[in-house]
Parts: sequence; C-alpha cells; structure tokens
Amino acid sequence: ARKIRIAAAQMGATHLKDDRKETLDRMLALLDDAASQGAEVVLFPELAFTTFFPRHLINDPDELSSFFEHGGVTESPSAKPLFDKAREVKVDISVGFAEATDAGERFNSCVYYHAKTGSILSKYRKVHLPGDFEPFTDPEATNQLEKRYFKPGNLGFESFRVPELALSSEPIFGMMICNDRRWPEAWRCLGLQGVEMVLCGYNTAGFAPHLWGSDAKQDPQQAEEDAVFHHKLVMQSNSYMNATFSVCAARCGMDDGKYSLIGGSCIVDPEGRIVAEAKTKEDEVVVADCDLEICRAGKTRTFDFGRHRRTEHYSRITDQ
Ligand code: CDT
Repeated sequence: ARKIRIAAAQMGATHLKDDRKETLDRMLALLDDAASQGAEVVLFPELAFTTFFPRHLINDPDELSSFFEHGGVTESPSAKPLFDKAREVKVDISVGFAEATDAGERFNSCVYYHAKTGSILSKYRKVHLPGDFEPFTDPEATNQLEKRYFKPGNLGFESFRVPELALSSEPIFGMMICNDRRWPEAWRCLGLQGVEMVLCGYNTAGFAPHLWGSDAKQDPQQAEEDAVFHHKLVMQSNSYMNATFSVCAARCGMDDGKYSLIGGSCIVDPEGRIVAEAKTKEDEVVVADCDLEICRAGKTRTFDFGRHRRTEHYSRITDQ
C-alpha cells in the first residue's frame, strides 16, 4: 500500500471587503482541523486569500494590487502565516493565490509547499483563463475578468514527486486551477507523466448566464445544479481516463449576498468514484485515505498509454 491521507480545505463565502487577516485566520483554522484529522497534504482553493476579485472591474491600481501577493508568496506578509503554520503542524499544503512577480507580471497561480523542508516543490500558473478582458455592458452580468488581470500561465503542466510521502515510493503529483479541469489536454499532459494525484482549487459561479450562455440555465437553481454536475463530471471522467486520484477544493457560498459559487469539493479515485465530498457550502475539511497503488490497474491495462494510444491520429490537438 502507498497510502496518503489527503484533505480538501473548502472555503465558504468571502466578501469583497472582508479583512484579509480574517480570511487568513479561517485558513489557519482549516489547516489545524485537517492536521488534527491526520491529513498529510491539504489543498486550498484557487485565489484562496481573498474574494474572487476577477468578477469585479477594479480600475484603481492600488486596490487591484491589494489582491496580489508580491515578492514570493511564502514571504508575503498576507500569506506567510499559512506556510509557517504548515511547517509547525508538519503538513504539506497546496494553495492558490494571485501572483505579482518582481518583473511586474501577474498570474493566477498555486504552489505545493513541502512542510518538512520549508520549500516550494512546484509552482503552477493557470493556463486556461476563462472570461474576458472587457467587462459586460449589461450591468446585471457577473464578470469574469481573468484575461484582464492575469497572463496565461507559462510553466506548462509539470508533474512533481513529493519526498517522504506514501512510504515505498514517492508519489507523482500534478496541479491545475479551476477552468483547467474542463480541458482534457491539461489532464493528459499530467497523465502522460504518470500522475497519481491531481490537485485543483476552484471558484465556479453557480449562476452566470452571460458566461455559461444557455437558455436552459436561466433558472438559478437549475443553473447551479448543472454547474455542480459538470464540475463532478470532469473531475470523475478525467481521473478515470488518466488513472489518477484527484482532489478539488472550492471557494463557495454566497459572496456579498449576490454572487453564488458552487461547493462540491471532493476526492475522486482512479476509477472515477467520489470517495469523499463536502456536505456544506461553508468552510469544511474533506478527508480521504488514498492508496496510490490502485492507480496501477488503469495505468497498466485500459489506460496503458504506451500500448494503446495512437498518436499518429492526434496531431489536430496541437496543430489547430
Ligand atoms: N475560476 C474559474 O476558472 N471559473 C470557471 C468559470 C467559467 S465561466 C463561468 C470554471 O471553469 O469553473
């Protein structure tokens, strides 16, 4: 057995004007909770330290800057206590944040932080940025201005090994962020590296007819049900098709009394089954024991890529 106890730290409503210290305190409490349940790795959501600010048009540069971590996330005063706590409780964390580089670039990023060595093992920058550069003209529409605030990620989909986890051999991890989970190419890039555990934090609007754009989704309740269905569909199917576990952590709930984000944080096994999932749309820790050994069946049989893929027919995927 190569067992890992993994946790998704789901975060409920986080409002635009919430004090960042309060949000950070919630994250510290979630980490304590997960640690007390014996979790070895805890995944936090996309852009976990603030509200989902890309829904707002923010023209004031100082205000916009206040949502970003500057000078390296582990040293940024508004994020550092989380990494310090991870070291203290000896639990690895993966967390999403808005990254401002010294060169003035901005990305929607996440890191995997190795508690034992106090170092970042891997960083990922979101590749698939949904939404638009310009806000909608309809004042009722919910914006998704990720193309305005972030550059597309430039680090690719790189798997990485985590030392001293899972006993007999080091597990292979990969990370993606929110909208990436809807793109099979992202999963396949990790799958081709033999990934055994995919981490994905997200903020998914429950009702955003201008974004999802289908008549069937005009009813907010139906729209949210569909959004949860599609979320689970992509997590379960892509985990199965790449013979990997996956963990996803939501920022969810009703932000500012009017922006609904779906819950549905869960842990999926390589057969595509949900083995643990959130019961609320609030701060909640979801924990599961994952035996990475069971990835082997899919990787050596149905999805033995070396034996069964026919790459001569796949060139359209990258040529177009
Ligand atoms: N944050 C993020 O990437 N959200 C997207 C919304 C898509 S457009 C409503 C998602 O794929 O969940």
